[in-house]
Amino acid sequence: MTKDKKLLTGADIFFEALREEKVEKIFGYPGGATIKLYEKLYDVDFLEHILTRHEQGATHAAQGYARVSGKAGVVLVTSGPGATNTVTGIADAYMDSTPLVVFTGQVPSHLIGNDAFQEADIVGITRPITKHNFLVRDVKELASTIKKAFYIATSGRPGPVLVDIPKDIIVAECEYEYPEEVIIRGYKPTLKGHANQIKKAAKMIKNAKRPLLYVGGGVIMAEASEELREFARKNNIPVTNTLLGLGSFPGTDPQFLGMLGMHGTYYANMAVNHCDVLIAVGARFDDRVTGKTDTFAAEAYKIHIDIDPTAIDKNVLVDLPIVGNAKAILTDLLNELSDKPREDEWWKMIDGWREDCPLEYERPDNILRPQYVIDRISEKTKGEAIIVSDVGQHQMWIAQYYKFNHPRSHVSSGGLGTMGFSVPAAIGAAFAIKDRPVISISGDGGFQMNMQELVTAAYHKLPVKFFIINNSFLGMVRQWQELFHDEKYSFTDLRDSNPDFTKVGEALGVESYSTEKIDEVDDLLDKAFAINDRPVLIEFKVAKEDLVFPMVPSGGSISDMIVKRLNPKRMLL
Ligand SMILES: Cc1ncc(C[n+]2csc(CCOP(=O)(O)OP(=O)(O)O)c2C)c(N)n1
Repeated sequence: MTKDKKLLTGADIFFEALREEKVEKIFGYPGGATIKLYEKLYDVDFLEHILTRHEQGATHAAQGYARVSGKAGVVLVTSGPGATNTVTGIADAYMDSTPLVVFTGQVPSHLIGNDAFQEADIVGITRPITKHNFLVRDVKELASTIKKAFYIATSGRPGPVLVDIPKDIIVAECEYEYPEEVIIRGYKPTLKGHANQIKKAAKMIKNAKRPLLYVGGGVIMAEASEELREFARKNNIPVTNTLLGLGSFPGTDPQFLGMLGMHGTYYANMAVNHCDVLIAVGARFDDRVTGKTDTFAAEAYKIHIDIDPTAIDKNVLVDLPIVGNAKAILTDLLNELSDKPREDEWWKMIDGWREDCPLEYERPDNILRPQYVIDRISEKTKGEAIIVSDVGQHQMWIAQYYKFNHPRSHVSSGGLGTMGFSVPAAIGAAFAIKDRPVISISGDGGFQMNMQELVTAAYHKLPVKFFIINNSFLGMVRQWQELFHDEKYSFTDLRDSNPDFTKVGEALGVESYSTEKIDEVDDLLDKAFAINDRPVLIEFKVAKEDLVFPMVPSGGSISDMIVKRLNPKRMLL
């Protein structure tokens, strides 16, 4: 030991490392294995710990925080059940490339493998759903492990990293020094795209008659939305977004075709089907986007720009991969291309599809439709809100009808499709941003999966608007049952079992309202948006049997797209 260096405990080192990483918020829940960390935390003043009511809530909150702030979300939970409760959030973050660092307490090193009280092999459990994970075996490795964890989570294609810390490591002592840099053998994300590939891509784009930009969440993560906008406009290329890409291009821009895929717009999907050059940026050809892969953009020369080399040719074979950071590659491409004239024939085709089958819904006088509620939220917030959706029909209506203007404004569970995501993720989002409204929108099913977190929002007086689109069914499953499963509504009907949501909200400390009347929607929204010092809940009782259209049935092609319901009266039930 050198003279000038003090010995620190694992707990001291843990917080010193978080200070070095400039962590400001940590979402967590204490327990036996982490009690010494919490003892230390009691006196820590440089970060805020947010106690959620469930570790799944903590993990989704950290995801919401990460997606809106662009920083890593940080979670601290105890061993065993505390750790296993984070699994869904970790898997979700892995699928949606969200940077998370999850710290789990572990039983003392000498008890590992002994079925000790509250022992779970969380490193083994999360191996397939983390970008990387660590079990800290020596207190001397703690600082460097934390440094690596933050680096891996936030660099390249972001993702969750788990650090499992046995109880004895937290009390052990060693000299502390925070490493200045990270060197990990075999891990060096490529940032700059290959110059020749970029030249080839520029040539193809220049010569394209029917180019199309298919843009995913990677553009938002790479902070490349500005470059995308400039690139699309200069080259007159239409843009379609994946669910996670929404916000990367303005929802009101005439060049925007909306979302593509299973519940994408007719015109976006037709454009995919007819384009001659498809430029995929930060998107992974997910099956909800492609449907049947051999018919997806079958006529097109496919360029794939992605930071993750393993995403190339994974689902769809492409003609020209460019691996690297989307911001750097779009900038290089912009330098290669001068302004491209508008391909009028191509725009005529697109406008024709827009006219043939616009995104619209009928508005009967006597029945509140979910699309209308989303429309009004979009209108009232002018596309400036942070919308945190849950999973189901309402999620698709948000993607279709909310006009996002900014990146990092749409937070949704895309890859894993986790019901119960919205309420906690919106709480995390509200910790990341103060000057724009944060709106959680859930179905009545998903709301019940993490509604305990209303307590967290109430305690912290977070001005989150919790909206429930209550159709009294597990709507998306009901939709599939109606269309493809002989109308056997097996366990999707919640009409006799849903709680009174306003009573639930009030009991958990949140001022709550409910309506089923079209003409009350605006007033209630105004009321909610005027409240800025506490959360508010509104239940919108909407049509019970509405369906999301257009729909490309799972595994189908664009030619299988269903655009309308044959019997529109059904939703009156
Ligand atoms: C944790 C979890 N369990 C089950 C599902 C399957 N699932 C997908 S959508 C859906 C129905 C959602 O119903 P609701 O929350 O009421 O929203 P709606 O579809 O009616 O808008 C279900 C059960 C899921 N996505 N996540």
